[in-house]
This record gives sequence, C-alpha cells and structure tokens, in this order.
Amino acid sequence: MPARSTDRSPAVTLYFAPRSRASRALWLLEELGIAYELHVIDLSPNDQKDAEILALNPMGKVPIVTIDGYPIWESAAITAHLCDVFPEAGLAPRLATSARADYYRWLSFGTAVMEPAFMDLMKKTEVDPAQAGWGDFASVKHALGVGLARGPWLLGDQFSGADIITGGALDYFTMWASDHFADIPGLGAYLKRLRARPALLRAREIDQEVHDRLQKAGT
Ligand SMILES: N[C@@H](CCC(=O)N[C@@H](CS)C(=O)NCC(=O)O)C(=O)O
Repeated sequence: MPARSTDRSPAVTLYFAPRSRASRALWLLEELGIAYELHVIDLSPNDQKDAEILALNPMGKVPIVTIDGYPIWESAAITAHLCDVFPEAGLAPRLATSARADYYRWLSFGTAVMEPAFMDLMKKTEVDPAQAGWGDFASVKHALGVGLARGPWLLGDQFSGADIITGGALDYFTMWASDHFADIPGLGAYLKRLRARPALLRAREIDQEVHDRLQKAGT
C-alpha cells in the first residue's frame, strides 16, 4: 500500500531489495530522517520484472522511489531529487555554487564512471579507455584519491548525497574486493567515517532484517 501523504510531507515509498544498489537509497532515507514505506522486492524470483514494477521503472530494476506516487529510478537521480525535496537535511549544496558542481560530478561519477570501470576489472573486460566513458580503473582510482584529499567528505566539510552514491559503492566494493582499492590515499579513513554514520548503521540493520526474512520465506 502506498505511503500516505500529509499536508506537510510527501508520501515516499522505496522499492527495495536487500544486498543491492537499493541499500544506498535506504541509507539516504535514513540520513534524511523522513517517514517512508518499504516495498520489498525479491530479486531471486525476478519480482522486479512484474508488470506493476515495470510500469514504475521500464528497466525492471531497484531502487525505485515514488513520491506521492510519482516514480523516480536511477540511484543518482533518486539521491539528487530527494536531497532537493528535503533540503532541511542539508545533503545538497546550494544551487549554482562550485560545491554544487562538485556534488553533481561525484553523483555522476559513482554510477556512470566508477561502477562500470570496476565491473570491467572484475569481469576482465578489455575496453579502449579513450572510447569508454569510464576510462579505466587506474584513472578512476587516481581521481578518487584526488577527490578524497580534501576530506573529510567528497565535498570537503559537507557530507552530501554524493558520499552516499560514490562512498556507498566504495563501501560495498571494498567489503569483498578491498585489495583492488588498497592504494587509494585517504580511502581507509574515509570509509571509517562513512561506516560510523548512525544512518548507515540503521540502514544496514534494516537490510539484514529484510534479507533474513526473505531467506526464511524461501526455505
Ligand atoms: N543504474 C541503476 C542500477 C540498478 C541495478 O542494476 N539494480 C540491480 C540490483 S543491484 C537490479 O535491480 N537488478 C535486477 C535486474 O536487473 O533484473 C542504479 O544505480 O540505480
């Protein structure tokens, strides 16, 4: 059932699968501190390809967030939009500032550059770095090192939605492939800061609970 809208705040629903990219959207909602509803999708029987879900996201993927019933998909777009709808959380810099430009860059970088470059590395896919929009993993690591040099967050002092997108992917990748990231200066300290955030810890607990529930239902 969709979340109820009140006069003061829009109804937000996250279409969510545990241990997936939807975990970042869950973390975001916890950082925003807003009321939301979770619509759990089990990826193993491919529930994400049901007509009801394809009507929200023609890619049949999670995360999807609906705001008063209107669907948004693609993690970076969800993050950018929600941070603007709920500005009181302070997760996006002011419009038309250089911080906002940096924020857009790191939001794009996480999903459009870092993820595909890491996927190439994992799958041992050979691409011409000059033609692939994401270059190669060595350049990605170099760019991350430059970005993290400011600290404590990607935008400097302001923690933002960009840390959830790019930092969230780094958190996930380094949980099972940390060796590939070991030589990025500042990364260890950055991850430690991210992993100490109460909202991330709450999101992890919810993720685990839903994962366990789905596992139990499947046995
Ligand atoms: N670019 C999308 C990727 C979303 C995505 O690939 N989600 C995966 C889970 S990690 C999914 O739903 N896979 C199921 C499928 O494609 O059938 C985003 O960042 O939101």
